[in-house]
Amino acid sequence: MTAVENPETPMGFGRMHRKEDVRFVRGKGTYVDDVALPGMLHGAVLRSPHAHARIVSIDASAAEAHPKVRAVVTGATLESLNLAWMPTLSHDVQAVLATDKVRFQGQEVAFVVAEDRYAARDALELIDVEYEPLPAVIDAKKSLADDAPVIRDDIEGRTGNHIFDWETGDKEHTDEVFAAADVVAVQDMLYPRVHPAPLETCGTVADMDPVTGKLTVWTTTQAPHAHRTLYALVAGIPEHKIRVISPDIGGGFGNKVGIYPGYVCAVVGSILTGKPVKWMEDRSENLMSTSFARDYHMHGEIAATREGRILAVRVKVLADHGAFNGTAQPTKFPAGFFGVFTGSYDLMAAHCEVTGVYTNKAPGGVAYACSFRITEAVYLVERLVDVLAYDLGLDPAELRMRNLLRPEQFPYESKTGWVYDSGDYPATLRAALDLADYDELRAQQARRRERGELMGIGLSFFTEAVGAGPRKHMDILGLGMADGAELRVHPTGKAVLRLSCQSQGQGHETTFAQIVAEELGISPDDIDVVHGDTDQTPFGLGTYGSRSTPVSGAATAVVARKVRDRAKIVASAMLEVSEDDLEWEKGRWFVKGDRQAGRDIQEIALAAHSDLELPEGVEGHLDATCVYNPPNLTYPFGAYVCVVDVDPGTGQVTVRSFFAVDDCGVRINPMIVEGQVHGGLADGVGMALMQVMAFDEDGNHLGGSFMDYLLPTSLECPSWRLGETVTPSPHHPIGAKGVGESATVGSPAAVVNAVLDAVKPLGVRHADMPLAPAAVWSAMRGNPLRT
Ligand code: MCN
Ligand code: CUM
Repeated sequence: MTAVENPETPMGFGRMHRKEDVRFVRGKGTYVDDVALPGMLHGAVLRSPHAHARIVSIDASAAEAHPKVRAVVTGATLESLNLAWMPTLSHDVQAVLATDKVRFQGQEVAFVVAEDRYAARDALELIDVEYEPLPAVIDAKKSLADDAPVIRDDIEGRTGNHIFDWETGDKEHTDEVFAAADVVAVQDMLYPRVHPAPLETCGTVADMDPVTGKLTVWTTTQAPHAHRTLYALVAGIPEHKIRVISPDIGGGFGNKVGIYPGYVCAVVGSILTGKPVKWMEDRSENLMSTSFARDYHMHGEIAATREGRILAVRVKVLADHGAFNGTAQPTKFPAGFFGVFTGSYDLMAAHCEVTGVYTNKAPGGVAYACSFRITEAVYLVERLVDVLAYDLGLDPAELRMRNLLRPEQFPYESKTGWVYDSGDYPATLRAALDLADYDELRAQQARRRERGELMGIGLSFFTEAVGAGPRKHMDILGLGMADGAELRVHPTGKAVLRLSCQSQGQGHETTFAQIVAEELGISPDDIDVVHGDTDQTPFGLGTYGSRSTPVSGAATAVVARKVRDRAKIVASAMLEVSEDDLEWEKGRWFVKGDRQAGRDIQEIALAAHSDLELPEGVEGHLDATCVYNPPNLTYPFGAYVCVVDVDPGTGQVTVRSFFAVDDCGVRINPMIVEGQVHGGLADGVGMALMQVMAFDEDGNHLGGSFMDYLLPTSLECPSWRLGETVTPSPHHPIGAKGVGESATVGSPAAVVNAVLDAVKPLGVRHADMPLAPAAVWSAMRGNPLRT
């Protein structure tokens, strides 16, 4: 794709420049930190230097005496308001400000409200907290030991750090298949703790109007309506008196799904002072205290015949959830959608067990384009397939091709009960191999190996499950996962679409207008997409788990079709013919057999607002609402091929090229889809090669800045080569599947498989991410590093 491509606005699906970029490229976006209100005060959070310590005392008197300080909020203040603890998205509680103990380094201890940001920060140093340090639990594997310190002694009757056990699949049958198999490949692997690190950190401006009792909250959120409901439940403020506004968001990536203590403190600060209060965290605060991702310690086993027919997969996971269980996922799924670990293969049996534990680390998660933990699941199964190929001496592409689900098996119910909606997997893998010129790459690799060069070719094939969810099976804190949408066509034929989901950079203002354009034949330029303001949009669960297109996108298509049906009634009155005699073509209704006799949507819109006589019971105007409750998830998939070169002297990895064929069903805007894929591939290079949230034994966070926690740049990324196949979702009104997380989910395994393929001649079978030079170098010397 060339950078100068300048497509005309399509009347529907197609490559169209993003409408929102008109303001973004001019620096005219409005982010939370751009909000400035008269009399606004500024908040700052005092954080714990310890990973685990008892709070002996807090003396805030010197801070309170600071001339510019208006209030100091501590856990004691919040206790008196019954706000010291808040519910998490996983039915646990989290301290808003610590009262008894601190449980991770960076935990929120006090909140200062001052006249400016500098004074607020200065005053933090005047707060005197006496801590009694306690031994910290950092290694999840040690958290369940009998003598491990108990982190959550706030929960009555709790004696250890165990949170939950969860299992799926048929254990007995799986064990039988394993016992009878010719070969079993076993591999322990870690998906390290990583961080979504959006460029815009998290923050809130809270404005409680003491006269009207109305609370307005500008906040960095991916789910404004869910936040409003939670504020109502937590703070006891009537829901109609709360307005949550999510203005432009500078990247979410899952980091902005939940409610952070700083948000609640800003609200409390505004209630206490009667003034608007702004709180914006800095980079270190974001990295140290907000939603992490992954931290899955996985033991995987794969059973196969000697010829390479994969029979079964068995997994045990130790899941490190940090100090409060704050992971975001539908209630019935404590390990998220990890149950999709059976991947894209035709298995006889599968079983997995996940145990969640507390450690002295930041809570939150799942985050970072995770598809509710399908990232971990895909990494696991795609590494296992490669380990099996290594053991059997088979080509990894050939092994995958032999075992992929076949098109005639769809809809396919996996051994853990997920119903994959549609796919032609072999065609997609074939497309990726052709794009990469796979046979030639292998020939080249053989030549280079003879010269002592370490070139690697890595594959991954992924199946995703996105679009939560059917309301019957999926809710967050009791809120069913369905989305509302509302469409109004004004008298002059311009339209406004109101959505519950929330763009953080995905281009919703463009693509959702394109859906309406496709259905109604109104130009996307004439359709305004309103989102991110609970006073102006219908209720819905928000944007994460790549659910916007599968759920809100479906709602948009349905609502547009309802408007089209209404337009038909109006057109029949205008043309004085029966509705049955009308036919639709994009943008107009006309009389069957007489193309000239028709009315376009603009004429119909005007008539709908006029004195035209409509049939009994038909109201005027041209609008509709819809609440879409999806019948199933959508299952996008893809095949990736990564080519790397490893420096034999240093272990430094260079990603030479990357070929990605994605199938997300019908593409609304192929250019935006490609942008989503580019971003996700870069994420994969980052996680595979350079990212980990590291801690020392005492729980000190070792990655509190971008000097230590690395983001991939264009220097580390190749020029991506993309391909596509299109298998529509049979149950989605426009056949689209979600794509926002696909590449992040699918790419780490391809990069890691490529690096391990490069060092295969040295006898390396597995090494854990991140494959930074030291890790690769150690593995090459037979000494894999342990993170
Ligand atoms: N799209 C399309 N055709 C399809 C599927 C999607 O044109 N068949 C378009 C959509 O209309 C939308 C975009 O692609 O404009 C992404 O759509 P979708 O897959 O529905 O994902 P969401 O909009 O729900 O976005 C969420 C997803 C998640 S969960 C994370 S995490 C992530 C991601 O999006 N965070 C992002 N991509 C991101 N991209 C940016 N720039 N910033 C983030 O924070
Ligand atoms: Cu899991 S990161 Mo996205 O779902 O917001």
